Amino acid sequence: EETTERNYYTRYHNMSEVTAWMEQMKRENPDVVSSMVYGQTYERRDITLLKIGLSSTGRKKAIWMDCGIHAREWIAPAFCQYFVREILRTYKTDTKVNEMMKNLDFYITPVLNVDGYIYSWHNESTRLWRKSRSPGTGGCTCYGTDLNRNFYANWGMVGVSTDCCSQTYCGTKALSESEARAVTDMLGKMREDILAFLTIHSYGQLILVPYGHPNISAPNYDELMEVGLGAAKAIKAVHGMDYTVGTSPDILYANSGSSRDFARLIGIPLSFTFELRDKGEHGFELPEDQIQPTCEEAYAGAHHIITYAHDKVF
Ligand code: PAY
Ligand code: ZN
Repeated sequence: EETTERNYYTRYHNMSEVTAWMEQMKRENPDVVSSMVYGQTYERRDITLLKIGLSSTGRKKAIWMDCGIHAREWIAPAFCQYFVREILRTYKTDTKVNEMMKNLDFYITPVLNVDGYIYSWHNESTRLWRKSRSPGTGGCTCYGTDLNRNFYANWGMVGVSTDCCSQTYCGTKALSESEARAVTDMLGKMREDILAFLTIHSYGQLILVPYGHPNISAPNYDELMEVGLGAAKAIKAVHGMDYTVGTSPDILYANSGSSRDFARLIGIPLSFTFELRDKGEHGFELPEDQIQPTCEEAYAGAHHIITYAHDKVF
């Protein structure tokens, strides 16, 4: 088959390849993989997630993972693909993964910002596009809103720009962007079921916990830090890479309107942002020979968090 060729997971893939891969995952694993279109982008493309789990009767607890909310962070969609492949490869033989596949459904969006991702593949001059692709309003001629500043979570308060030409433009209002509305609607329906929310970015080698606003802290901050530090330890054990754990104001920069903060605010207890490799040498243009080691270690980190979330309930 085209996509399972040996080197598939060591390369970056454009949107049509990712879409074909989603179809293949369903075709090859019809009992455990289904897909759902849960929204549309500004340019009217489908936003699709894969739902992965062993079927059982009744309502299941869930894990959320999205990748590619920022277009230029190509390692993120690559990680979502790797993560899906890895749980599908191991769930029949790995007792823990098997148990989690029975008790949980994984809702995985390989590319959230589809318009932006396609634009970042368009040519070399657009490679570092970050935002959505909606046009500015009120006479502003720049394109795009930062989707990770557009959620209803202290929207517009800190670490954002109201200049539509800025990389961190927060939009005209919370949820001005259809991509942020799509995620918000899904989380609204599922929030009591979601045990853990993981949103995957690059770069910086960080595990960020709520909140981005410096003056508020999560009621379970200690738990979030402990689980995050456990994930960083699991990551380091794979290839020796250091990941720093903390809130954005503590270890990166303050910000508001992120999906991670929104998830925690609506009651999802475990909500994390992963910033994958590297620490700036290549930045968003992480060489393909680092895809596999980056995904291997990040898988260990995600596995730690998901196992913790699972074992708390089951
Ligand atoms: O607190 O959730 C947060 C911040 C997460 C990211 C953000 O939305 O600004 C951090 C940046 C990202 O991945 O988009 C980091 C990268 C290196 C950037 O573009 O500044
Ligand atoms: Zn990002």
